[in-house]
Amino acid sequence: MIDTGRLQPIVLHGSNISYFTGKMENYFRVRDIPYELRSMQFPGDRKKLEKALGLMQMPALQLGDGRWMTDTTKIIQWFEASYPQNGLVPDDPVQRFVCLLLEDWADEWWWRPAMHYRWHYPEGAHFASRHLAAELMPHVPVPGAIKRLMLRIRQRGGYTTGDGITTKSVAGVEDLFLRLLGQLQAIFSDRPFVFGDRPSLADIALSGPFFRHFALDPVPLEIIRQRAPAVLEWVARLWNSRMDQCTGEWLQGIPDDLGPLLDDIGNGYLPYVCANVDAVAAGNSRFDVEVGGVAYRHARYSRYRVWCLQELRSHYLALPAQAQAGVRELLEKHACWEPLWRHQSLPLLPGQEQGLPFRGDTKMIGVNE
Ligand SMILES: N[C@@H](CCC(=O)N[C@@H](CS)C(=O)NCC(=O)O)C(=O)O
Repeated sequence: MIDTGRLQPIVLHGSNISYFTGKMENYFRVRDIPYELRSMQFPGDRKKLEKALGLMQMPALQLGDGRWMTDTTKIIQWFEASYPQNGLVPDDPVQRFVCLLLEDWADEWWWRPAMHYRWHYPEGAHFASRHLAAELMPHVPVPGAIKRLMLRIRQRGGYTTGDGITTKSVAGVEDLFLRLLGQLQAIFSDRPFVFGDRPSLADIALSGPFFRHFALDPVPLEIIRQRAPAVLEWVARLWNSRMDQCTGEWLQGIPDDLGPLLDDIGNGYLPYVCANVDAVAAGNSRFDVEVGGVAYRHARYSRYRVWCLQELRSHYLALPAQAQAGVRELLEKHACWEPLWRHQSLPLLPGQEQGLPFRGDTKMIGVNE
C-alpha cells in the first residue's frame, strides 16, 4: 500500500454511478490508496464546491489537510508525481504519449455515448434517475417523481439531445460503441490490459465510460455480455488489481491492435475537437459537425476541451526528439497528426485551468452555466 498517511483521510465526493467518480475509484484501488466515497448532497454541496474549487463538478476530492481537488486527469497526475514508484504511465515515451492520448479520448469522447445509453432508453433513465434522486437529493423537499423527471430532463438536455444527438444520429452513435467493443474484445482476448500485463492510465481512463456506465446500465451491459465478454472480464479485473502486486510487464512498442482505436481518434474525436475549437473561437456556444459518419446538431461547445487539446500538444512537445519523430509517424499513419496541429493558436482564456487540480476555470460541458 502507498503510504499516503499525510494526506489521509482522503474523501471522494461523488456518486456511485458516476463516470468520473468511477474513474477515480479505479485509480485509487489500483494504486492501493485508501479513500472514502461520500455521496454529494444537492443543493448544499454546489455552493460549497464553487467556493472551494471555482466550479461544481463530480467528483471532488478533499484531502485530510482540508485542500479540495477537482479534475480527475490533473488529480491523477498530481498523485502520480507524488508517488512515482510503480506508476501508471509507461516509461517508454511513445507509449507514454499514446497512453495520455487514450486517456483524453476515453474522458471526452465516450461521455456522450455513455450518457446516450443511460438517458435515451427508458430502462436506463428509470434506473439512473431513481438512483440519483435517492443518492444525491434525499433532502430536497419535492416528490420523488418530480426529482426523477427533473433529472431526466436535465441530463438529456445537457448531454444527449442537448449535446448534438438527434433521432437521425442515434444509430451512428451506437455503431461507434459497437465498433469499440469489437476493438476492445480483440485487445482483452489477447492480454489483460491495454499495454500488456499491467494496468496503465489508459485502462483507468477507459474505466470511466465502462465501470459505472456501459457495464452497469441495462442496455449496454446486455450488449457487452453478448458481444464482448472479454471486456466485462477486464472491467472486473481492473477493479480487482493492485499495482504493487502486479508482476507483469508492459509490452514493447505500440501493438497493432491499438491502430483501429487511433484511426477512430484521428477520424472522429480529433476532427470534433477541431470543430469545437472553431466554435469557441467564434463565440458560438452551439455547433453542428459531421465526423466519423455521424452528424451532430447543436452540440455544446466546451472551453475545457480546447485546453485538453493544448495539453496533448504539450505532452508531445515534452517528448525527447527521437520519440517525437516516432510519435509523429504513428499519428500520421492514423490521421491524428493533422487535426492535432490544425489550429495555429488556440482560443484559451488567460491562464485557463492553470490552477488545476486545486482550482478549475471551466467545466467539461457548461450545462446550466
Ligand atoms: N474533467 C472532469 C470532468 C468531470 C465531470 O464532468 N463530471 C460530471 C459527472 S460524472 C459532472 O460533474 N458534470 C457536471 C454537471 O452535470 O453539472 C474530471 O475529469 O473530473
